[in-house]
Amino acid sequence: MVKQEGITVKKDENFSEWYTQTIIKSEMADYTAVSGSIVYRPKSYAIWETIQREVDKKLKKLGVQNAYFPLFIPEKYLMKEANHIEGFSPEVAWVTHAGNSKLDERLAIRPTSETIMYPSYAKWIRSWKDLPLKLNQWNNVVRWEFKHAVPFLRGREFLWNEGHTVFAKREEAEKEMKDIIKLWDSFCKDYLALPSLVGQKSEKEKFAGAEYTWSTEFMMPNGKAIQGPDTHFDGQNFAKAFDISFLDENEKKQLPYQNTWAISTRMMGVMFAIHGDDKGLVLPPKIAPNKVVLIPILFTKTKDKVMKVAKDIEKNLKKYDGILDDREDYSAGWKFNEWELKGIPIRVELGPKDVENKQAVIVRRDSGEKIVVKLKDITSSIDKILEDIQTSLFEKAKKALYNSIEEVETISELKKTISKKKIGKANWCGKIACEENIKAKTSTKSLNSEFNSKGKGKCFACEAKSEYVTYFGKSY
Ligand code: 87F
Repeated sequence: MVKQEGITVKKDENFSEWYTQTIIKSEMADYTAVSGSIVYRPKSYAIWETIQREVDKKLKKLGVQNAYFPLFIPEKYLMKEANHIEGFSPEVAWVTHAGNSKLDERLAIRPTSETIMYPSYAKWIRSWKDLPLKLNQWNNVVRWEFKHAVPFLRGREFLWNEGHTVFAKREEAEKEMKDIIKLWDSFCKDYLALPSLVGQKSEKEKFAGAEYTWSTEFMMPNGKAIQGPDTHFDGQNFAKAFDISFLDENEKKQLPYQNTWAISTRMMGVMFAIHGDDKGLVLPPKIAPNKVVLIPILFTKTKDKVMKVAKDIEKNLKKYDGILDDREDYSAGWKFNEWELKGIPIRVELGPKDVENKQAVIVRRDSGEKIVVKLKDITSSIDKILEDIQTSLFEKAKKALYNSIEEVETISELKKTISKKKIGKANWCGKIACEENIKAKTSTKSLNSEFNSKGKGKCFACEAKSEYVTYFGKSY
């Protein structure tokens, strides 16, 4: 019998070690010979497929179509909107050779696809009748990160979607910004059980190619914030750089307005980190590939009787992609630990006494609570408990997020808040120079600013008038 050890550190004593052990031992991901590039093993890839499927359905309701553009970007295309590439260029990986012969023009491996997509957009968009154009692609991107890689959270290659939409009118593009940020926020809530701070990025932290950027920001258990899915209003910046124009109803040449938006495999890491506990992963039922595991308690004398009932129950567990773990060379206790480590939301235990009493014991992964149910009620109980686990996980994460926010009125208060591994909320001017000063003094960045709040009085960090209510924190 192969003995696999459980997690050997506590989540709140050594978060980063806990995180890596949990991801690796639960078989979600593994390292490879390529530094900063992980394998998404079947268990995490199945989650990614659900994310893709559910997000894709919602995008299609917004009229978005999928397409696929090349992985390679000619250098002169990449450099067309110099503004947006500035600052990113050290992260671009290049193909320079084919075999031993040097290419005439080197090709970038896409870090994002604006510059390979928009020459096609310029060709396809002629008239107002060609708009809106709403394309999305599910693909991989490469960014040669130099910061320490963390599985799912930061690496050199990751999977994402990138939406690139074009509208005749500014208002239409801005309306879509709202639809997309709502989609991101509700998807993270409903499926991943993750609450976020939703708001606008600062001038310093927005995408350089955008007029403005909206983001979702999540709070990790180690007190660092991490950015989730986002959406950028690029105005006419790329239309100008890539010559995208159309004739309006009056045959007048106009420049269109563009948005881009993305969700990536990073969100799986955020979800593992936030919901997991000392025993390992805790997966929200709506995203868990297998929602239930049934473990018959087998003794020589009663084995046949118990297995017969277990097989009957198994038929009812199909809709949960339930697993019947009837391996005989592992003890029940060992199996409990394994499935707990892997985060299966519900364990059903069935022993000889249970069979006699026509019942089973349901054990919740999130709380450890044991619930005895009659066999005839098993699926209705499971349905209810799964729903309850989903909401409890969200509520718990929401409490953690809001408990970690403190209002701050000075830079020294922000420092104090940060030293407690929390996020500061402040009235802020929004200026780039002020943010640089805050960063130098506290090593924090602005996360985002609330949509519906206006800063009161003076900026917490300088003498200027405050404009925004902004969150500041250490971040990934
Ligand atoms: C790294 C290298 C080169 C981010 C990069 O977020 C370029 C870039 O443009 C780069 N890292 N970005 C910003 C991407 C902006 C935008 N693109 C479409 C999105 C959503 C999807």
